[in-house]
Amino acid sequence: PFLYNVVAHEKFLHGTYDTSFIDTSPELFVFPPPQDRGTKLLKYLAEITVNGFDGITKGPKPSFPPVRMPKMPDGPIPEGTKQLLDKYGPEGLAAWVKEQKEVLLTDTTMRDAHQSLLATRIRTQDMATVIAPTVRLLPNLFSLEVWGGATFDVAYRFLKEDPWKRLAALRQQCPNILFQMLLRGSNAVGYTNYPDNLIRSFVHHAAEAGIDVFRIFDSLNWVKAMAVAIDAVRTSGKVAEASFCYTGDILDKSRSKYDLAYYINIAKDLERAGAHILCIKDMAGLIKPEAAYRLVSALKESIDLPIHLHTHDTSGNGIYTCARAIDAGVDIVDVAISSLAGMSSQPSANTLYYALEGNGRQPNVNIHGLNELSHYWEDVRAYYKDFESSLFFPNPEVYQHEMPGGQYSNLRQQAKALGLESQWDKIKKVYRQVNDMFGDVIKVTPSSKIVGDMALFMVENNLTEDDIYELGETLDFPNSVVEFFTGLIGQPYQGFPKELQRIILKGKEPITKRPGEMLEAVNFSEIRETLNNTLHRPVNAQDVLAYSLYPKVFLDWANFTATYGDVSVLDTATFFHGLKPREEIRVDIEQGKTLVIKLISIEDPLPDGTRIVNFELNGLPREVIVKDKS
Ligand code: 3PY
Ligand code: ZN
Repeated sequence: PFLYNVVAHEKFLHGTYDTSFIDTSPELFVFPPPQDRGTKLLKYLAEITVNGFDGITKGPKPSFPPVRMPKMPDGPIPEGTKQLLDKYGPEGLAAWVKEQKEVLLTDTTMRDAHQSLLATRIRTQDMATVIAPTVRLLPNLFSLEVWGGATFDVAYRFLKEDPWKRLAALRQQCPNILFQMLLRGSNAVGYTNYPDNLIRSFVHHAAEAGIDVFRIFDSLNWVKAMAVAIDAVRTSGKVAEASFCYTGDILDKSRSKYDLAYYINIAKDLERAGAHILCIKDMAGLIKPEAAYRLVSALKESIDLPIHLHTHDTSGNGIYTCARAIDAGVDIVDVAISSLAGMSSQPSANTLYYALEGNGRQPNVNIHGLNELSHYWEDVRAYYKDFESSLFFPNPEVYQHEMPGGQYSNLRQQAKALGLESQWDKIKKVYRQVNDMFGDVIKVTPSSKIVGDMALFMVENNLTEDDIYELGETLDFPNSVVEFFTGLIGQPYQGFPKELQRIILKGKEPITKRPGEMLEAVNFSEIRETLNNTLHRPVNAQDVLAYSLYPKVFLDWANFTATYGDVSVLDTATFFHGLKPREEIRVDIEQGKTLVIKLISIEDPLPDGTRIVNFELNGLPREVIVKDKS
């Protein structure tokens, strides 16, 4: 490397052969660390082949049929909404949306659909493989939701990949369709409130990395808590799609807290706060068809913004709900490709297309393209079988428990971990009871998790509602519940139930200010310096942001990649199952650089519990020693 540094130096290149520059150029002695990506990948493959992957059933690697690739139309990529935004700006785009006769679609397959059906586990590689056909087959989409929500931390935490690289890989192949993300307002893509400068910086970098439309929500519908994010999106020149979360039932006159007037007032506040688009965010699939019709009709009369409907098909009513919203004039609806739609995911794009046959607002999409893409995702879904949610049929019970699409299977897993799975029916009932005790709250990340934590706490400790009031002073409530009642997640509509707040806080004073105002600003340059020193590699602004959001998750991921390298290059079957003896794979580690890896044998365990795994790497024998954890 030293010789290379010398010949690549500008003085050398310019023919100045006075070698004194060697003494005065310290950068010549900075060598890139040896990469040896092959060795690192072998280590990962040996580990997974011997010990398996967390959450994947152990056993011989299954055979998967080849994935059906959608056929791509020839010719240049057609122009789309991305060009409209770049040419006319967010206001021009919003005006264009309102002029369209046909309803527009957002495809959520790469974000909410797999977050709701497959525990957010779809890997970048399976998305990057299909993005080129998608942008050619569906150029008339309003947007592709590809980022945010839980996808950000799950990428680092479980998939061991960098979500920023996912965004870059997709953006590079999608010049024509808007990219959309879900931003949890002052919780960004996390589960707690962050300082304002972190929210601003995150939005700025997400915009720079390729996000065009930011769907912003607050888990308590507190408009004040969304203002910083809305402003940050506007100053980045991108589209601020502000949301209210829909809960309750506007058709139920006995539940007056969240009535039509409540939603119309928030919509007006969001318009005043600078939203370009208004989203009805029905995260649990609670909005019934007639409610959707009435709400959209009223919104159309009350505000000037285009209206975007997000719902989940949990009850089985999703298509009918969308159709009624479309009849009332909704501008955009969220759908997923059929093979990743339905149940706790979004309604199927393919089905909606046919449902609107003969309706003047049928979307202008290529049904053949939707079907081709559905074949692709059907085959890819097989890789993720072990992460399938437990909801296999339409479940109108959601109107009672009101659990968001993504939470249902998660809470069930938590219950299982606590040995409470047999009490699942009770947990669902107590979840609703906790909602009512908390004053009927909006339930969406992170408030939904707080309600879930309290429900588990009560079931685990066999506590009734009365017990909470009677024994409360002696109970050790879950941390998330204490934080909620302290005001650290924000202020719920009509405030906290005072008696319960007093019991839970045990004399501690709650805050009423916006937490972001009180939190100390993040010192990005200090974090960058610390990371540079601890990781022994140059870090970028995206790393610094990820660390600021979740330090431990980020550092665990950084340590993992230091040991095993970039495992996102592996195909999904191999990433989850490792290799079969005599199996050979080709791994493209960068353009034009391919590793040929073959598993030769796994030896019997040695007395110290380790095994030798024999590979061939590009034809040469290599062995890796791993501890057998079985
Ligand atoms: C998220 O916050 O991840 C959600 O999908 C909420 O609905
Ligand atoms: Zn959702």
